[in-house]
Amino acid sequence: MDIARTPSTPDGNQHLADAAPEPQEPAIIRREDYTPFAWNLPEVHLHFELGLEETHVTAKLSVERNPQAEASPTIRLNGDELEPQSVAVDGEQVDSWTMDDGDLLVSLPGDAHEIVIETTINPAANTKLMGLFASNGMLCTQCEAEGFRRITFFPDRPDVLSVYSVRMSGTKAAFPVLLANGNLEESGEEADGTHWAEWHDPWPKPSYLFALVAGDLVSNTDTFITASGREVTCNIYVREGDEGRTGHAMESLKKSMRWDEETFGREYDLDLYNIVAVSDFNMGAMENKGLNVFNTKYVLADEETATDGDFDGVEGVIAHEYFHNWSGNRVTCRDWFQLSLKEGFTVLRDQLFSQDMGSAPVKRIEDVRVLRGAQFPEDSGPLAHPIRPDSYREISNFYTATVYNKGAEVIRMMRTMCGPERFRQGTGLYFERHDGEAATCEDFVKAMEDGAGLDLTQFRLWYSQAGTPKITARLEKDGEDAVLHLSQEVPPTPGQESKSPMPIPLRTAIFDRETGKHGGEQLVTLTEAQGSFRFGNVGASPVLSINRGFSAPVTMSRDVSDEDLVFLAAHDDDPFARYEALQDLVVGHLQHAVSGELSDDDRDSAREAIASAIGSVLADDSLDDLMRGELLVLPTEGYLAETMAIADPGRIHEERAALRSAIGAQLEDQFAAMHERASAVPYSLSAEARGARKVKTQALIYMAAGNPDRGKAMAWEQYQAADNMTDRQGALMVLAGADGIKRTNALLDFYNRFKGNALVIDKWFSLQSMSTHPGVIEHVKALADHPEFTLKNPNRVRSLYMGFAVNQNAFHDPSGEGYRVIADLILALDPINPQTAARFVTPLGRWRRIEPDRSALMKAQLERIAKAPGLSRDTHEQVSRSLG
Ligand code: 0A1
Ligand code: ZN
Repeated sequence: MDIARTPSTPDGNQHLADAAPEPQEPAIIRREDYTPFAWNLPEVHLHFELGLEETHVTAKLSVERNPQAEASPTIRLNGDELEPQSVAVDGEQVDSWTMDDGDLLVSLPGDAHEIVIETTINPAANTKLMGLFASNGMLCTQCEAEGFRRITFFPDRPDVLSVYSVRMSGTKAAFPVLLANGNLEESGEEADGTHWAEWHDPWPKPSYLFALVAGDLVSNTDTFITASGREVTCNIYVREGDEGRTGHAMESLKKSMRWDEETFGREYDLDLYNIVAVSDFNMGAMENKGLNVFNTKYVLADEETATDGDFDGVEGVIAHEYFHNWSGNRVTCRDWFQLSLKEGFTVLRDQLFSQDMGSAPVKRIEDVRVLRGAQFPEDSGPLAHPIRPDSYREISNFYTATVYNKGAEVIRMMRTMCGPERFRQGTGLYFERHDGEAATCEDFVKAMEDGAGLDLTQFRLWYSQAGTPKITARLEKDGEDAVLHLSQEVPPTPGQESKSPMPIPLRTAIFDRETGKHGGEQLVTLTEAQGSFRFGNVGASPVLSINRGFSAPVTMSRDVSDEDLVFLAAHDDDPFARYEALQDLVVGHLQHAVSGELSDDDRDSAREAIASAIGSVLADDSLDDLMRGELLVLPTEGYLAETMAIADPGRIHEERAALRSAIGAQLEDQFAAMHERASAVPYSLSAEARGARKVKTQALIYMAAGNPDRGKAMAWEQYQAADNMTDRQGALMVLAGADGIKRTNALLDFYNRFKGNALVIDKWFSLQSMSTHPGVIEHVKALADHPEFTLKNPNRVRSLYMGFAVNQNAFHDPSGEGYRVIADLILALDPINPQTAARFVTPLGRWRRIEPDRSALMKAQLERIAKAPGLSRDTHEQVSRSLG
C-alpha cells in the first residue's frame, strides 16, 4: 500500500505538478462540532521494545461500537509522523486500511474487533519532545495533548477511556529502570542482557495520560498513609547525583496528599506514586496517572542551587500535578475546549494549597502579579480567547495563562460567592457525579449550582466571553450614608465585538479616615452595566476599599485621591488591598509622568510622596518581611505598558528607573539599615528567614539605583558572603545590571562555581538576558554562541530568550534589533521544537499597543516570520492571529 502519497495534480499536468505546493491552511477545529467517537476501546495492550534510535511498538486494541454514537464502518486512528508496519484485525493481517492526513483508517465490518498495529519510532530524532523522546540517554513520553499519536495509531482524544497494560523490554545496562502507569505486575531478565517489566493501570484513562520511562535513574523513596489507612509508596526518580536535592519535592508531595484529603476529601487511589525528573521538557510537568513526568526545574532544590522562589515553584507544581489525580484524571475532559475544566480548577487548588502552606496574603499577591503580567496582556491582545475557547488550529497554543490562571480566578469567584463550605459541597458533588467520566465545563458549573446552591445563569458568561472587564468605581457621600457607583465594560476581543455585562463580585469595605476603621466588609456584585450600592453610617470621611483580595479578575479605575491611597496603603486591614493601594499610587504617578503631563515640580513632589509611603512600609513593625518585600516591588514595565492604551516602552523605562533612583536616594540609610538587620538572620526556610532574604535583595535594588557605588559594593559583599542561592542570585542580578570589574568577576565566579549544573547555568543565562545593562542585545547574541547554549533544550532556550523578551528595555530597543533577535529565534527553533517556538510569538504580537515607530518594526518581523516556508501549525497559528 502506498502510504507516502506523491502529490499530483488532478489533471496530471506536469508543469503544475512542478510548481511549489500551495501551503495548506491548517484546519480549524470547533467546539460546536463535537461528536462522540464511534468506537469504545475498553482495553489497550502495548508492547515496547525499547531503543534510543529505534523503538518497536505493538498496540493491541479491543474495539466495540459505541452505542451512544453514530455508527461508522471504519475507525479513525490518529497518527503523526507514523507509518504502520502491519495492521491485523481479529488475528488476520489486513490491507483494508488507508491513510488520511497522517491518520490510519481501518474498515471494521462488525460490532467488536481486536486490532493489532505495529510501528517503529526513533525517539532520539524526536526534538519536538512530544510522544516518545530521548533525554540524556533516557527514554520518556509526553502525550498531552496529542503526543500519543506519535507513538502508535490511536483515537487520540480525551473522551476515549481505556484500561492500559504495558509490557516494555530493553537492554538492562541502558535502561535499568522501566516504568509505566499504574502498578508493576511482573518483571524479569533474559540471558541476552535485556530485561522487561509489565505494568497495569486499573483506572480507565485517555491516551494523553499514558506514560512510560526507561533509563538509568535512582530514586528517593518514602511512604504515605492515606486517610483510610492504605500505604502508598512514593518515588522520585532522578539521575544519579541529584537525589540529594529531592527532599523538598518529597515533602511537598506528602503535604499535598494530606491537604487534598482534608480540604477536598480526595484520597489517592493507587499503591504507587512515581515522579520522574527529566531535563528536556516543554512545560513544567505532566500528571500522567501514577507516573508524573517533571521538568527537573520543578523537582530539584537545595539551598545552594535553588532560590526561595524555586522552592515555592517545586511545592506548587508538585501539588498541581498531584491534585490532577482527581481534577483531571479521575474526572477528565470531554474535549480540549474543556481544558480549563481541569487546569483552571487545578490551578485554584494548588493556589489554595500554597496559601495554606505559607503566607496566604503574599501568595495571593504573587498570583495576581502573574495574572496581570501574563494573562491581562493576553486578554487585551490579538490572542485573546475565553477560558473555554470556541476554536483552535493547534491545541498546544491554548495552554495559556487565560485557560490556567483566569480559569482559576473564575472558579475562585464562585468560591467567594458561596464561601468555602458550600464550595466544598459543590466540588464534592462534581467529583461524585463525574468520577470516571470525560466531563465539560458546563458539568462543573451545574454541579456548583446544585451542590453549592449558586445560581450561575449569568455567571456562565465568564466561560464564553474573553477580555478583562474594566470597572469604574466612585463613592459619593449622601448624608450619613455613602453610595458606591459602579460601572463595567467588557472590551471587544477578536471575534467578539460586543459583550454582555458579567457578574462582578467585589469584596468592599468603607473606611472612616478619622477612626481608621470600617463597618464590616460586604460582597457587592455588579451584574448590570451600571449599579449603585448604599452603605449606611460611614462617618465623615469615607474611604473606599474595593476588590479586596482581588475578588474579581478585572481592572479597576477608582475615583480616589492620592491621600486616600496613602491612607489605605498604611491602614487597610486587607493585605491585598494595602498592596494594591501602594501599587495604584505608583502606577497613577508613572502614567502621568510618562504622558508628559507633569511639571518638574509636580514630578518631584509625587516621587517624594511615594518615597515617603515606602518609608512607612520600611518602618512599619506590624508587617512581616515577606509582606514588606512584596510591598516594595515596583510594578513591572510590562504591567505599566498594559495599563496604557498605547505604550512608549522607552519613556516607561526612564520614568520607572528615575522613580526607583529617587526612592533609593531618599531612603538610602533606611534601606542600608534594613539590609544590615536582615543580613543577620541565618539561613533557614522559615518565613522570617525567607522574608529577610527578600527584603535584602529589594534593598540592594533600591540602593543600586539611588547610590550606584554603594549599592554595587553591598551587592558584591552579599554575593561573596552568600550561603544560599537566593542571596547569591539577588546580588548577581544587581551586579549584572552595572558595568565594571565586579560584574565580570561575579558572572565568571558564578559560572565556574556551578558549571555542570544545568538548572543553575540556566540562571546564569537569564540573569544576563534580563539584566538592566545597556549592552543586553549584544550579550544575548554572544550567549547564543556560547558552547553551553543549545536550541534543543527548552529550559535553556527560555532562560536566554524569554528572559530577553520580558526585558522591556532591551526587547523594545528603538533600533528594532530586539524584535529581530526574537524573530530569528522563532525561525531557527520552529523546525526543532514548534511548541516552544510558538510561545515566542506573543511578545511580538503586542505591536498594536506600542508607539508607532516600534510598532511598525514589530509588525515587520511578524510578517517576515509569516512568509517563511514550511512554518509549523503552532507558529503559523500564532503569527496569523497576531497579524490578523
Ligand atoms: N497538564 C500539564 C501541562 C502540560 C501540557 C502539555 C504538555 O506537553 C508538552 C506538558 C504539560 C499541567 O497542567 O501540568
Ligand atoms: Zn495542570
